[in-house]
Amino acid sequence: EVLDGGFEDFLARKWSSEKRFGLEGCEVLIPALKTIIDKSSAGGIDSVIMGMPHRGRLNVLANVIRKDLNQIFCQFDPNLEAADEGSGDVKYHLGMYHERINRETDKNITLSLMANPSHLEAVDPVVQGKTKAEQFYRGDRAGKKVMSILMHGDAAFAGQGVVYETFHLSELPSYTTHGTIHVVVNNQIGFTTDPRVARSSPYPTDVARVVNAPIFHVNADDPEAVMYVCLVAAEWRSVFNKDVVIDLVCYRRFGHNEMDEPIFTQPLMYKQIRQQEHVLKKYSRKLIAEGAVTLQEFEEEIAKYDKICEEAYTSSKDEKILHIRHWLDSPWPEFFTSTGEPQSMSCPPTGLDEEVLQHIGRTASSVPLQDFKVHPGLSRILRSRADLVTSRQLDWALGEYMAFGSLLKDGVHVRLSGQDVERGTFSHRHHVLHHQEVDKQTCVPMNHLWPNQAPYTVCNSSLSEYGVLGFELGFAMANPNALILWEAQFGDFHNTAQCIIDQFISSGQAKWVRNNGIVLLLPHGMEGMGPEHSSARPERFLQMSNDDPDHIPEFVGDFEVQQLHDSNWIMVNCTTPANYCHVLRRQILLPFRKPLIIFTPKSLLRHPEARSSFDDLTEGTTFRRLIADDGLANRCPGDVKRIIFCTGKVFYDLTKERKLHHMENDVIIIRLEQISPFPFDLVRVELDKYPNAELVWCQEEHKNMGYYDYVRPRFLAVVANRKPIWYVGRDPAAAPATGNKSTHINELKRFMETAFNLSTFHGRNI
Ligand SMILES: Cc1ncc(C[n+]2csc(CCOP(=O)(O)OP(=O)(O)O)c2C)c(N)n1
Ligand SMILES: *[C@@H]1O[C@H](CO)[C@@H](O)[C@H](O)[C@H]1NC(C)=O
Ligand SMILES: *[C@@H]1O[C@H](CO)[C@@H](O)[C@H](O)[C@H]1NC(C)=O
Ligand SMILES: *[C@@H]1O[C@H](CO)[C@@H](O)[C@H](O)[C@H]1NC(C)=O
Ligand SMILES: *[C@@H]1O[C@H](CO)[C@@H](O)[C@H](O)[C@H]1NC(C)=O
Ligand SMILES: *[C@@H]1O[C@H](CO)[C@@H](O)[C@H](O)[C@H]1NC(C)=O
Ligand SMILES: [Mg+2]
Repeated sequence: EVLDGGFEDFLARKWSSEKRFGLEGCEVLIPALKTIIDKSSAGGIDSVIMGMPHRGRLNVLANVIRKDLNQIFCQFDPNLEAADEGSGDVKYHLGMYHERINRETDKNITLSLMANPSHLEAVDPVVQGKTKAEQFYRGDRAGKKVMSILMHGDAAFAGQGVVYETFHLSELPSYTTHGTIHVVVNNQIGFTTDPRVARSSPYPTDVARVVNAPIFHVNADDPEAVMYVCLVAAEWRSVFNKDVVIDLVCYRRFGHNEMDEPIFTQPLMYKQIRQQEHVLKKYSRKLIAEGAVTLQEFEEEIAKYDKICEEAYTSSKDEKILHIRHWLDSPWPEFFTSTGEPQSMSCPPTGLDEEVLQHIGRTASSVPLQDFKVHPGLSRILRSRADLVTSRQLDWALGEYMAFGSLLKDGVHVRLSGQDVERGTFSHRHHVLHHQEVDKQTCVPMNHLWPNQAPYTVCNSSLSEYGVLGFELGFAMANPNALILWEAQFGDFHNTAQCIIDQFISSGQAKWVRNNGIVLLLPHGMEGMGPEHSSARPERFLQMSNDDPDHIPEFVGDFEVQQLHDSNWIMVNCTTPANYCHVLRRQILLPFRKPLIIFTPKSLLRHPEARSSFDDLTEGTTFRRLIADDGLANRCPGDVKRIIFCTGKVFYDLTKERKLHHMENDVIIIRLEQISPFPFDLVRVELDKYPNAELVWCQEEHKNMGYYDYVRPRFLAVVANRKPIWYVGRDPAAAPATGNKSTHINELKRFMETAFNLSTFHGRNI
């Protein structure tokens, strides 16, 4: 193959056997992006956030974002050691952040390319969320300063549903980024698959018609037409602030990657492609014929670029270590030290001043606006909230209020997004009050707490999980000092967003060295509602936790904080509103950010025993990773026969049952509130207290679900395999819950009996 100079050619010459997903056949993408950026910069944009797939990514990094070439080249060196924590990622996935002068406009512009997984289009909502956040924190209400550009492949754009979800966010008030420019590299093939069998619409871009976005189909071999279209698109975006699509109709000169032979599957197409003259040659011939440039000038330009590449190549040989940290799409310079470490390894106390609690409590139970008519039913709810506050008590909704309100007071932005979160799926939250006589008149009491408080955003999302969770994840990337929460309507539904959870949330830091503090609220609990609406699948999250099941970490210093620091994420299931409040506050007070998964209650929202006193939240109190049993049995701990460890709502069933059997002296019930990372240190203390007791893990989920597989080896590690840990709970099953209410009740009854039958396991071996 005759190669004709330029970046891709250079890579091909130096690393002929490396995958790079070259841009050959759509080289025009580079000047196209530059044109869009120049025009947007002239229109006032000073920050562009981009998302793109594999095709041409290195080229975009080098020639649009202008990442140092030697930084790109040294990534091709397999022997280079990474200087940073984490397992890293392949070179065409890393992100990038770069501030530079725009030569056209002489203005500074920040360009960032988001890191992304292989999963095509998954990054789309993430880019949108990050863009929205930057707009929000800069007060750019109309998208005049910050914008996003999304690039797509033709097959992925048509095939991936998340594209559609992302388009449907584009005009929603709390999700709009005021216009995205989409650029599709339409090479008329996806790996080995023809458009004829890859989509049912005439154009790959037809999905954009759902929002009536203008779509420009343009011949990528006609650079002037492409530049013209890019100018129009950028102008459209800046005038109308709506999405616009550029369909670059092109071809893919080689295989899917450089190792791939396309002629096996597309013989006729590739015969044609081989006869295509390189666009650079075609266009330069035209320019030379027109007298716009001379042949000599053209050849000098080619040689000049080649020299730049050669020099960078030579200096890349001197790089001794690879700094993944140089590839951050969202640096948080004030949050970390200059080497990227947390500022400290401790967490300030999360307790709150009595006066703050009272003040938030009063606001939460009032209507801060004059002449604002709320529904009488809601007035009743607010009154009973006020009664709780007077008696210094908290229910779940108030616990949440205390967490959000106190963070807002400290200048931390709080954003809660998800389906119907404003009221709350279970009608317990009521963060937005609706005027009963004036349409669209609403009041958000949380925004009336203090004059200098940070803003509170609460927004009902579209009926999407994948798109919306991705969006909130992106939002959380912009600013470490913000609490960003996504709530699933029921925990079950998180699995339509599984890709965001697997590819970004659980592994993002390991791959891309970037913390993220997003919080997932997943309503969970076996309450007889059938196979769906029961389980948020805690076992899936636990299986992806990176703490070693067989090894108890030795830490000098603060065990809790060290362990959190080394974890990929945190999983809690709080049984009290106070603990829920503490864990949300801890999330922001920690000197680093980790995703937090909270299994949240449904019936417990109103459970009279699932209340806390203000005393559990005042100064000096903290999040309790484990709640010990301080009942009767502690008088003679040596006589305790059984310790039941559990987590979540089943605790209330267990205490009720124990009372029934009058077994307060024999059985201890301990709650794990933080399940992962496993509180080895606290569990050990408890086990040492009751040397003669047998150990039981009790859960309401089926045996192959829930927490059992996760906690079992960890308990055994604590007791050094000297004792078994017995299982009490539902039998293994295929579906997470039965659809038969009476079966549900019988199951519960049966395992409650087992939990308090002291002869069940007695004397049995493991
Ligand atoms: C969600 C997802 N499914 C499958 C793949 C595997 N895959 C990688 S590239 C590709 C073809 C992409 O075609 P297109 O979107 O047209 O981009 P092109 O490579 O042609 O630029 C496929 C199927 C993937 N990366 N992500
Ligand atoms: C661009 O930013 C740099 C520092 O980041 C600053 O020194 C320079 O003055 C800025 N230039 C313009 C034109 O704003
Ligand atoms: C959001 O959803 C809640 C239900 O949780 C509903 O009461 C409220 O009216 C919705 N708000 C808007 C602005 O649609
Ligand atoms: C915790 O998990 C249990 C199931 O073990 C579930 O019923 C409960 O709703 C979860 N959350 C809380 C806050 O208890
Ligand atoms: C539900 O289960 C009970 C016993 O657990 C059984 O008698 C009943 O027939 C079941 N109902 C249905 C509809 O399956
Ligand atoms: C307790 O367990 C033993 C052993 O499994 C069993 O024989 C006995 O019937 C159980 N007792 C009750 C009250 O269920
Ligand atoms: Mg394609």
